[in-house]
Amino acid sequence: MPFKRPLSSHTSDDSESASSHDGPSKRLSSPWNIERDKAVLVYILRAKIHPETMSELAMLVENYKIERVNKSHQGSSVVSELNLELTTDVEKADVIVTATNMRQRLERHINWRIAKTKAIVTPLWLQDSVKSGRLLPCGSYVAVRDSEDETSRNQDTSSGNSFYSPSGAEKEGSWQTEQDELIDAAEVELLSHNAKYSCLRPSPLVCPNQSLVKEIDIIRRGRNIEGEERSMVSYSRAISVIKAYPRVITEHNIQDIRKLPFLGEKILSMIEEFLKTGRITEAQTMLADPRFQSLSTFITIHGIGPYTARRLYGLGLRTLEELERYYEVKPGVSDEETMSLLDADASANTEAAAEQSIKIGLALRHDLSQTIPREEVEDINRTIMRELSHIQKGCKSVIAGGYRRGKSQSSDVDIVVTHTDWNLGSQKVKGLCRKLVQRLHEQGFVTHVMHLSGFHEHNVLRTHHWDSLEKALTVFVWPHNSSQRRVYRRVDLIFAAPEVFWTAVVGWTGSTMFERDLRLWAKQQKGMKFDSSGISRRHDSKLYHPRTERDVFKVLGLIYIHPTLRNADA
Ligand code: DCP
Ligand code: MG
Repeated sequence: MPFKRPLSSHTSDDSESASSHDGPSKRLSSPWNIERDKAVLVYILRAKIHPETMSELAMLVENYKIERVNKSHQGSSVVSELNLELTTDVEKADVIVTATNMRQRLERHINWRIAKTKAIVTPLWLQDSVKSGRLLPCGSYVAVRDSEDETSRNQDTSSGNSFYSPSGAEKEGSWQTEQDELIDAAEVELLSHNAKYSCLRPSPLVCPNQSLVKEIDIIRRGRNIEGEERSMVSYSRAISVIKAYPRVITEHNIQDIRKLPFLGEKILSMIEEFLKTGRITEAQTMLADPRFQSLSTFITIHGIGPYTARRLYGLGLRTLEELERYYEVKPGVSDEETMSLLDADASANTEAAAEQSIKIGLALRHDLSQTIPREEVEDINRTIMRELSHIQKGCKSVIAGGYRRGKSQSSDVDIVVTHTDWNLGSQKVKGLCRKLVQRLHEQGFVTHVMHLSGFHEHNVLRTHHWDSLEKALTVFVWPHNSSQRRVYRRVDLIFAAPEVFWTAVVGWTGSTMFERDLRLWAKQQKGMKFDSSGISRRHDSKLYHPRTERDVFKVLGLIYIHPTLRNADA
């Protein structure tokens, strides 16, 4: 199992509430042709904007609005004049924010007849306006060459000096994950945010209702640690539906939310409470509960799931220090016995191995709970592939997991490997996982193997999927940039035959809810079985061998969804 994410602090980590705008807020004469107190309607064109940036822009507006309303309610004398409102109706918009700099591209999404009546600006205009607390003149932020005149004309610049000089305005724009293509906006338009399966919905990393999602996720986590699986899945589903909802939920549009799937009365009343107070009582009560705190902390340790956490709690253990004493572990010190898993057969799942992995997780928890930046994830992949090339030439890898979904920090590294030879690759990757881990250990990169599983040779008919992957869940050690000290990282290696490589990549890209719904969709709607080790047809066990990631979606009868739009979990 992949390493569990460390528990983040619940009190002050809410990036949305933490955002503050300390730009000038004294009243300034507006350069805009807009009545005082009437909001400037902003339409953000999704195309070419990374989903995360898209969400950030949306939240920028929303947070600013909330802050402004709060100040106004508190009778503050420094209420900013900047009054922005997001709109999804481009015809009503005053401003179009876009990362596209060519008229032709823009016209693919917006009729030029409409566009040319608006100010068309780069995302930096929005960021700078919010930062400075006033509507900046659009002339300095023109996005599309042809629209230069219109943009300046559509905003009365008579009283607006170009007092702000943008830097790097053109930098915002296309974004690409390593080895991934750009998001195809037209394809995204084909998806539906209110579909029943999350594999039919576009789910960005950060959504416009992220603080609500985080609050509901506390309750989901509570159900998870108590083993209330059904209830936990209900909350996961509710979260995934909100993740895909493209607008900020307010008291005014709550009626729209009622039409979304999987949002029952209970969740709806929680959402209403959240809109009124910014909190959900049940979530806050949970956070304050010592049992929730202990169990949540316990499951951050690799190998400790909710069941084991409850068992340990039942023994009277409450803190990680108490677990250390119970398991006789010294922080930072971990013997390297578990490399013996390399020699063992399928013994990886024995009780002793499970306990061993808890001990490693506990001993190394201070390192393993640190998140890993993208560059380091890439470095680790490069190092591993370099070592692999000494054993077998012609292999390729894709970094999957949260990294591929666009997370800036990962809790572990998930690498899927195959051989580029479609016909002979299957033979070439066989046994490679174990050999690679052995070499990585000899070279001093891998210190522990927490789990190792491989092809099951006896299953010659390959009636089950799981015989086509080899997996090693390892601890990788690595010199840390900022110091001489070495740092331990969790690295999962998944070796797949070429026929199931793309299925494995999809299966390990996640997110968890997206995967759950892929499996459900395949079963309920297509009479197929999907998991990370293969796709088959249920009635005759016919196996499918997609040659690309798009093929995986095609075989399953799905519209392709870019990895960064598969963030169906909190
Ligand atoms: N996955 C899965 N079922 C498994 C193992 C993995 O569905 N048994 C999928 C879902 C995960 C992805 O693989 O999104 C990788 O698992 P991780 O636990 O590493 O989670 P992420 O990579 O998504 O996030 P993190 O940054 O916490 O590692
Ligand atoms: Mg991961």
